[in-house]
Amino acid sequence: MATDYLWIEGIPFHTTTIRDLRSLQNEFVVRDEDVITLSYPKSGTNWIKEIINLIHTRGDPSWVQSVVSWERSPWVETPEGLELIKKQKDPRSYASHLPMHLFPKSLFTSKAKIIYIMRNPRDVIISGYHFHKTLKITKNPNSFEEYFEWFLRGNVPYGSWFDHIGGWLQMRGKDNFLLISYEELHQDLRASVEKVSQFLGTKLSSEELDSVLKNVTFQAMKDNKMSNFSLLSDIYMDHRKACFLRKGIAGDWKNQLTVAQSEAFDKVYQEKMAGLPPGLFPWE
Ligand code: PPS
Repeated sequence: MATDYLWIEGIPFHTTTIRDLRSLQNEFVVRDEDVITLSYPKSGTNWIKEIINLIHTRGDPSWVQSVVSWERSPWVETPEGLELIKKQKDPRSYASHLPMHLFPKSLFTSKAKIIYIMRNPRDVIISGYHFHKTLKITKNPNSFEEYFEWFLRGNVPYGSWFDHIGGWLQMRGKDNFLLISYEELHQDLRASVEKVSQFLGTKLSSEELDSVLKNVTFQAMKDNKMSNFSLLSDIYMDHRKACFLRKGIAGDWKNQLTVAQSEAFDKVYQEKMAGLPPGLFPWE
């Protein structure tokens, strides 16, 4: 079990992160054809990745049922992920939880398609707590109260949720940037998949769309061993403690946060999010 984080540039990371993020930032070349999923951890990254992968195969599930998700859309900030990305053919699909100021700089002059998925941070806390209990590559919280405090201070892997979203939202309005939310996927999965496929420039037939929808439900992904993380080595995760696809709902925080925690969260949220336009976030 890991006892501490890996600290890079003053931000905590999992111990599996590339230590020399500055070299990655300067040397990795983003291509115009790349499709990049970006998110703060526990925001629904693997859900949107699955959707992107299935749009790529026009709803044919054979790829998502035969290759594990972290090989279909690898993490750019891990050594293994980076090697896989270098071997991918165009259009490459990869993902990252890196904050904007640490992401490879070539992104900002490329036409790569970026999909940023966000989720109500209160639910991100709950999901993150359960996940971090299971992880062997990071510091583990002793209690929910402790994790909640870490989160508010940004003392969790990839740093502050507020800084992450505040950074990446600066890309809003660019043609190659799609902002989507976990809540939106829940509310209307069909419309969300259509939005993503339109952004990717893929026109799906109604049969193809139906097949994407069928294969990205919570249950379908939970039953797919290539997507449910059961094949992730127990070097990384203690599978006895929790499932990766845990509850898959929006608004679970209401059952978990105490009134005092909820009020403490709202106070920080209001301070940190002041200045962003109202109506931007579906959870407000
Ligand atoms: S990670 O570890 O940061 O990459 O995690 P991430 O994929 O961003 O987020 C994990 C949460 O997303 C939920 N999830 C889904 N919800 C609904 N439907 C589908 N298909 C789906 N796929 C993943 C997953 O269950 C985690 O949320 P919680 O609240 O913990 O269940």
